[in-house]
Amino acid sequence: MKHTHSLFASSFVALLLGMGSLTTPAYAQFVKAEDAIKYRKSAFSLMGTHFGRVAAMANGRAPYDAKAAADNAALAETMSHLPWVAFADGSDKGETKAKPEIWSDKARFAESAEKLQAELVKLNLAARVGTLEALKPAVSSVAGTCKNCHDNFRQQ
Ligand code: ASC
Repeated sequence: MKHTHSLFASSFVALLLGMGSLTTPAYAQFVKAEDAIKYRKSAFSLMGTHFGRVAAMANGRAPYDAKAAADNAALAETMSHLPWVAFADGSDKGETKAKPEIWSDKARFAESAEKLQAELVKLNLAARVGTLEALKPAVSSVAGTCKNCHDNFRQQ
């Protein structure tokens, strides 16, 4: 009987938690706005580092290494899924270059985020071809996508 009761109680708690995740805004995943800012900056920083290593090969600043290109492209692609949830409501103020347009034009920002993710999937495919010739145009597309989003959504 006691067991049945505690089972009921834990189901009830789980239900409440489930409801909470439906009704609380995304920023609840971060305790404070500055945590969200730190998180998204970290994700962008790692994405930039790993993409930068691929770009260096494509631009002749580093020797071409097919495995390193594929490994770094995969890491950049993984990172590309992370920052977006951290543009939480209320995290527009603080140590951030994020423009207000991120929150006032969420649809366009989301479109840019999806575009980047798609371009990084293409970069991964290109990196796995195993030639510098395949890598170059994909790197160029990703860099253009980074720049476009920075122009629209990041302060100088
Ligand atoms: C990079 C990087 C960016 C973009 C951008 C392209 O390697 O870290 O933010 O490319 O410079 O213009």
